Amino acid sequence: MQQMLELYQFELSQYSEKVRLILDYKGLEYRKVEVTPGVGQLELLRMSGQRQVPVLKDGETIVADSTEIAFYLERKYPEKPIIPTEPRAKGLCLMMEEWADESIGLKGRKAFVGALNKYQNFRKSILPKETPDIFKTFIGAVPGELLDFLGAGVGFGGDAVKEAQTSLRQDLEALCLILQDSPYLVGDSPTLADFAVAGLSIVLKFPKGSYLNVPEEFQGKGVPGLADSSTYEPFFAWRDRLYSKYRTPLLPTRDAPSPTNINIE
Ligand SMILES: N[C@@H](CCC(=O)N[C@@H](CS)C(=O)NCC(=O)O)C(=O)O
Repeated sequence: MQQMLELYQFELSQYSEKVRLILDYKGLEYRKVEVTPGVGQLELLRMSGQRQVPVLKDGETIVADSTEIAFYLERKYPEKPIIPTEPRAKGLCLMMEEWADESIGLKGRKAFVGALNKYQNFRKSILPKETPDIFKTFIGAVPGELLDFLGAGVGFGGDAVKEAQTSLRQDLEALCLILQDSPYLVGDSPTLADFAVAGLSIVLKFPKGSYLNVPEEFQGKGVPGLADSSTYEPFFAWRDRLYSKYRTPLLPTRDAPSPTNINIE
């Protein structure tokens, strides 16, 4: 009997979300394994040779890195393809995926952490009173432990955050323009480019709807100046549509136990 796919992940990880979107689009069932930052990453290192999430386990096969996982899934489960075959479309798709990883992924993380540091309201709005203690530890741990959790560490000073925000504005403007007359970033059907951009942008604004196993207060909240700007609304509306079409809402079987069990030492 074929074993169920297992995704070693952090629920809040952007790169994990990119893979979850692809798995859902391809209609592949999987079990989430929430990795404990620190201790759990040692296990990941033993398993995959590196300590970052996401890591996919498919029977005996272990694949690390969201891009490698996407290519693996495309080879092994070619139904519902996410990489175009026509050369120009394929080139654009691969280029956008790489750009999304480097730009939205890394700069989004900086802007998110910068916003948590700077805006008490943003911090409070995603930190409801009834939040379990362990989660308070996580969000309350700004910046040190949260930075560790997100795999960051350097370059989060005020200027770096400002620079990240400025280039994210250009990224979001570009995306709004591309999507103005087109349902997807490359061609008429969803590709890896769409899933990369959508997944990596969760920290700019958490998706509305019950997709991520985080307190409800997170939904629709994000980096002030980006998440609440009408200029970028077309992008977030596009992403909402993508989610409602292709992302599977939380499942009791797959999504228990809750990631609020994350241990931060
Ligand atoms: N290039 C990797 C990046 C993955 C990554 O940055 N993962 C972060 C979470 S979003 C992580 O595991 N951070 C913990 C660490 O670096 O120790 C990919 O595409 O999967």
